[in-house]
Amino acid sequence: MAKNTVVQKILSNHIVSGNAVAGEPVAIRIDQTLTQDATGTMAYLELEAMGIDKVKTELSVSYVDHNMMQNGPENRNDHLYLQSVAAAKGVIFSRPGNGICHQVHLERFGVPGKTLLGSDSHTPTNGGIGMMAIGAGGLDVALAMAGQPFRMAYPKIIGVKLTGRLSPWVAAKDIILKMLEILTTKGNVGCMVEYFGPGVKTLTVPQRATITNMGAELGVTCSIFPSDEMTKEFLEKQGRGESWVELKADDDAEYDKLVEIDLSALKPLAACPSSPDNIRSIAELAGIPVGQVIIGSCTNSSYRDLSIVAAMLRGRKISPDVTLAIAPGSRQVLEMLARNGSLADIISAGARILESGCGPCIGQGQSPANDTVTLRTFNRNFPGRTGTKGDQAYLVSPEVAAAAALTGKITDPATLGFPYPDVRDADKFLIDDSMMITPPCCGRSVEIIRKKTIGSPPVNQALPDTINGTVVIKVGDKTSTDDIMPAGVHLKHRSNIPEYAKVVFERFNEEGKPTFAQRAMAVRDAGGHGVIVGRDSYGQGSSREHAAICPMYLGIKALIAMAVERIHAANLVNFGIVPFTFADKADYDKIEQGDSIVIEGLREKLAKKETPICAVLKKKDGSQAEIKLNYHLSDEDIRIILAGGRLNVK
Ligand code: MIC
Ligand code: SF4
Repeated sequence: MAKNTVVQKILSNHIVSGNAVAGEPVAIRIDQTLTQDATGTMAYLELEAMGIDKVKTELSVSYVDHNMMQNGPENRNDHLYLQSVAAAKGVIFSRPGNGICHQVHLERFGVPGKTLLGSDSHTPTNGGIGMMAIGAGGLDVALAMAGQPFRMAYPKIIGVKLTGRLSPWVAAKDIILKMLEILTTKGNVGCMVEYFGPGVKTLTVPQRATITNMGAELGVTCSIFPSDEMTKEFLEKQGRGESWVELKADDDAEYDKLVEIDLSALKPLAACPSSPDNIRSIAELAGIPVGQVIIGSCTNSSYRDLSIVAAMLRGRKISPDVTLAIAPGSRQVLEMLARNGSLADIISAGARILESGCGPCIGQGQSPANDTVTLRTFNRNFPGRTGTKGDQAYLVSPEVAAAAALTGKITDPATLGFPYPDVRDADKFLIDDSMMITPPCCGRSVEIIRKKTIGSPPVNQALPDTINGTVVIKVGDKTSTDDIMPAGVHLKHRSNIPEYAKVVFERFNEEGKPTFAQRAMAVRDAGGHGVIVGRDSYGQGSSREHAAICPMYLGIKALIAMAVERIHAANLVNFGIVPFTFADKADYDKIEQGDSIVIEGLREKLAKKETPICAVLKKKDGSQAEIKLNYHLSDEDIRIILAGGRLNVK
């Protein structure tokens, strides 16, 4: 008798090619896709470039949740393009104001046992409802909409056994923060996390979704919960009971690695500046003065999350030393809070209400003051992501955030002096899909609206035979896609590559010196090729394929790092940049910005799958050394790279 995990069961129903052996390339059928506006414009431009009339998935949804500030016409131009292209291609369009893609998808579309591919790294949120939900670059999502399977390595499965039950004031956020303490953000590439054990049934679907959401920060491909009575109840309350199927691991199913967490033993935790795995207990941090608190994001803005915040704030006022902002995860959540009076409690306490969307999580407003602490219920605290250089962002649960809003300092909520509010999930959710626009059955006659800020995907040349490389930048460990391709005020240029490319690696630019973009263009325009050198966990974080497209546009041909994160590595391949790893990690120290790296006969070496590939490092002082480069590319990846990117492959 086979003893299968939930991951194995879903994969065996979806594999279209490849062997079910960890690390081996497989292709899986994708049932549903989601896009959000910041990555969606490029994804639909790519879909158009493929000449696809109508999407071939069971369901595809286009959300607008990131770029909502509308400072200048760019955001609204994007929205109009997205709404019209969705109608033309058979995609449901979720209007701005309807909520954050992951939260709304969980409420309205997630189905246990199905696969979901989304152009956002937090797509695994829907693992909370038992979906195999995976984040990818926009081009991979466009390919899935075009009916192509998704290519990935067959995963190693990390089983997480949950026992016990959360104590009062301890939240689902603390479970995932504990996971980040145990597994860290490094070294988990190619794994999927599966939760099981008696503790699972004590967690509601939105709580599970908080955990699977922030599994993205572990660097795993996705995280998943079984589909049980709790899942059924959630779906029924959403009026979607018919979508439920039971899904659980067989008894004695085997995992590649095992982690055990006793929920009863957990205490409130925080991820300290500036990495989601820099975990300390709230008890240790208590007393640190706080200048700002923000509650929201796709991690923690469900109805239950905001209801507990409302209950804590009810009849109280926030500290004069902090500002409190709240961004509800969806219109469903916001309207329910408004109708039952919780919103009034929040407003009366002194909170500032933001619209339902990503908002400050992606640097769209609410940047903190210099040298102040900001507490956020979000999932990422990479340096500068708040929009303030040198920021001090802590990631916490809604309970800890509300406690700090009341006291003006980091506070263990158990010490607040009032009992844990008895807040349950709603008996029934408010269902109103009027902000979803269903596409017409035939979209051929729909006019696609392209205002002047809507560009087109840039074209690349085939990979040259010899890389005459110049190291345009050398960066350190954990360089995130936020470091490579900043969002915040630049986010509005997502559909305009030449404009957006100007700020690649902006955080590393030095005043009075040429920027990364200027240096790369100088190399490119002189007929050379740009090379980026990184260290460990290069490309962690956001799925934004712009972190590959814009460097490609600037003439970058290769990245050399110690390890590259999954989504970013796939994006590099999709846009014809070779993701190399150092065969000898010590070579990293030999390289400096401005050095040359020459790789001769690269096309042939890749085609023959020669490893390692030898390159010559020419130092600025005239000395030379040989460095050896490895790569982990499938045959299909190599074909794509040789062609200069996926859009060049017919
Ligand atoms: C993020 O949280 O960084 C984002 C913004 O949602 C990104 C997508 C993007 O950059 O558009 C993500 O997580 O993939
Ligand atoms: Fe939006 Fe933040 Fe979630 Fe990304 S992490 S999807 S920016 S709320």
